[in-house]
Parts: sequence; structure tokens; C-alpha cells
Amino acid sequence: MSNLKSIAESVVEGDDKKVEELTKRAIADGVGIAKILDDGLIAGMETIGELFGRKEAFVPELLLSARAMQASMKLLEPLLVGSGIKPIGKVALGTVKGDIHNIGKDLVGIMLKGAGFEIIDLGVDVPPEKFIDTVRAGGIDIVGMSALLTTSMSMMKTTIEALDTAGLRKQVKIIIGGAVVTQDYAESIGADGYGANAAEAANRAKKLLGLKGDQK
Ligand code: B1M
Repeated sequence: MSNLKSIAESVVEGDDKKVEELTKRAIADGVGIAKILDDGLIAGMETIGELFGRKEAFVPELLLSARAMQASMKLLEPLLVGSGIKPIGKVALGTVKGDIHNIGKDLVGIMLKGAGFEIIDLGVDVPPEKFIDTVRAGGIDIVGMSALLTTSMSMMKTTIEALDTAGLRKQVKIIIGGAVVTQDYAESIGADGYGANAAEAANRAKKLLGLKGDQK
């Protein structure tokens, strides 16, 4: 079995030690980070998600898989992130209120850092007021929102409206994403950009600031 397939299977099994060990081996073998992410970690998370959808896995298993994925991301992050160069922009990033999924958001944060942005990570279950306070404090170029649940995605619209009401909407660009979010939805709620995945989010963020968006 290929190392990447083993990584995916170990994510499904929630075996963080094995995922860590296999990630180290893949890095040493020169496997590209994007491949480790796409064919190993994200593939594993998709499988556990499908099992969960079919009621063949339950919340404790999802949590173990999430922990396994994070063990690998800790090793990949330093390889993705640039080295102390002046940031090209500042992004306030969070998973919206009512939603505690953080893996995709964290991955987006890592890719944005890799692209040269400074990240203010607001965490998960972030209410509109927290986005507002952060933008009001100044220096934010982009607000990034993540949502994984059909029930939480409307909070993106609520947050954009709240920023508007607070008179802050025009001073930031807004980018959204997450499994349930689409380009059409982003347009319908007046977001400036949408990313289907973390790399796309980083490219979109650069383009929104008028910078060249084509990075690996
Ligand atoms: Co939850 N969960 N979960 N879950 N969970 C999903 C999302 C679900 C699709 C599973 C399923 O039913 N098949 C389903 C949602 C259904 C729906 O609403 N349509 C679901 C459900 C129902 C729930 C609960 C309600 C379950 C329950 O308690 N009964 C509950 C809700 C809790 C809450 O938030 N209030 C819940 C809880 C959990 C856990 C806590 C157990 C755990 C999260 C642990 C954690 O995050 N630390 C969990 C997990 C792990 C998942 C699945 C299996 C995996 C999510 C993930 O991390 N994917 C997920 C099934 C699935 O997605 N296949 C599922 C990997 C990650 C890299 O992908 O987050 O999509 P993703 O991010 C991508 C892109 O979407 C994009 O880039 C990322 C990288 O490419 N992206 C952005 C994300 N954010 C972006 C922002 C951007 C741009 C791009 O711009 C700013």
C-alpha cells in the first residue's frame, strides 16, 4: 500500500501516532505537501465523513480522526509557512457562530500564512460581534469565514450584514468557504470571494488585494 493511502487509512482509524510517523516518512521521501494533504489527510477525512453520514462512524471517531489530521498538520505547517518576511496583508479568520469545525479553517490559515499573510485566528463558534470588534480595532484587510454546517452557513450572511450595519463593511474584503459553501452562495450574500479549498482561498485573498494570485 502506498504511504499516502496508509496516511488516509490511519486518519480514518484515528491513529495519530501512525499518521505522524507516516507524515515524517513522506516528508523525508520528498513527497509534495499538497499530495500529503490531498491524497492522505483530506482523503482520510472525507472517508470518515462518509462513514459518519452512513452511521457507520460516530462523533468520538470523528474526533480521533480530527486529532490524527492535526498531528500531521503540525509537521506540515512549518514547511508551508514563509520565513519572517513582512506580511502582505492581515486576515481575521474564524469559523462562524454555531459551528466548531476547525480543521479546514486551520488549513486555510496555514496556506494564507504560507502566501505571506498575517493571521488573526479568532477560533471557532465566532459571533458577528467578535468579527466586528476585530475589524474595528484596525489593520484588518480581509475577513475570512468558514462554515461546515448547513445550519451555520446563514451566519456568514448575518455577519456580513452586521459588519455593514456597524459601518465597517467597506473597509475589508470578505472571503468565505467550507464544505457547504458555494461560489453562488458567496455571491448571493455579498462576499467578495470564495475558496473551494485552502490553496484557492490563499490565491483569492491575494487577488482581492490586487496581488498576483498564482501560487502553488
Ligand atoms: Co461534523 N459534520 N459535525 N464534526 N464533520 C460534517 C461537516 C458533516 C458533513 C458530516 C456528515 O454528515 N457526513 C455534517 C454536516 C452536514 C451538513 O450540515 N450539511 C456534520 C455534522 C452533522 C456535525 C454535527 C452536527 C454532528 C452531531 O453532533 N450530531 C456536529 C456539529 C458541531 C458544531 O459545529 N456545532 C459535528 C461535529 C464534528 C466533530 C466535532 C466531531 C468533528 C470536528 C472536529 C474539528 O474540527 N476539530 C467533525 C468532523 C471531523 C466532520 C467531518 C467528518 C470532517 C470535517 C473536516 O475537518 N474536513 C465532516 C464531513 C466532511 O466534511 N466530509 C463533518 C477536512 C477539512 C480539511 O475540510 O473543513 O471542508 P473542510 O475545509 C476545506 C474546504 O471546505 C475549504 O478549505 C479546506 C481545505 O481544503 N475551506 C475554506 C474551509 N473553510 C474555508 C474558508 C475559506 C475558504 C475555504 O475562506 C475563508
